[in-house]
Amino acid sequence: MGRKMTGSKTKTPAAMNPVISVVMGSDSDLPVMEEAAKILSQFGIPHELYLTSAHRTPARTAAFAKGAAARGIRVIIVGAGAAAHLAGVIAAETILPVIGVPIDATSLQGIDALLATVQMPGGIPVATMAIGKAGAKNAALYAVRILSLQDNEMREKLDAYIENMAREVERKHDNLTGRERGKKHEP
Ligand code: RP5
Repeated sequence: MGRKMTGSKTKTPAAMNPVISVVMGSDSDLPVMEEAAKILSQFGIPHELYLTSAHRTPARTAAFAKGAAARGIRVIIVGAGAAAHLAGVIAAETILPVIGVPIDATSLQGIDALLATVQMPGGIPVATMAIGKAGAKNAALYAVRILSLQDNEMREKLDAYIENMAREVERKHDNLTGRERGKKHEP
């Protein structure tokens, strides 16, 4: 595992005053949730990793959620697997935007976590991403979009990221078609 977790709040190098919290229900979620942290680092956003469980540590989870806004956190990203109630429970205790990432942790391959995260009752929203690493990556990019509404520098970084992604598709297209053209000329 690339990033050290202590079982309590673990600050990343860029996290002196974290504005995004990347929460997970278990350290077994870290390989997925690191995808979110990578994007946040790429955008230079101070963030923290936080381990707490809706079921195993309910009081800790509530205390975290209640205190997050006062610590300067602006968006909370939450990854959990199985009967994944963590994002919803946190959303119930804060008015900060909560983005849920369902994790494939059981024989149901993340469908359990997806349904538990997305099927929130009216009144308590959780923005639910795709299952797994793509979801974790998109959770971070969604948080970047939220921050960029009031931060021009962040908006410019986001525009550059999107442009770069488009250029990458074009580069891959050129590689692909170049290879095909190469094949046609083979004897
Ligand atoms: C969930 O249960 C966690 O988010 C994790 O995805 C899953 C399994 O946790 P461990 O048994 O690996 O700690 O609460």
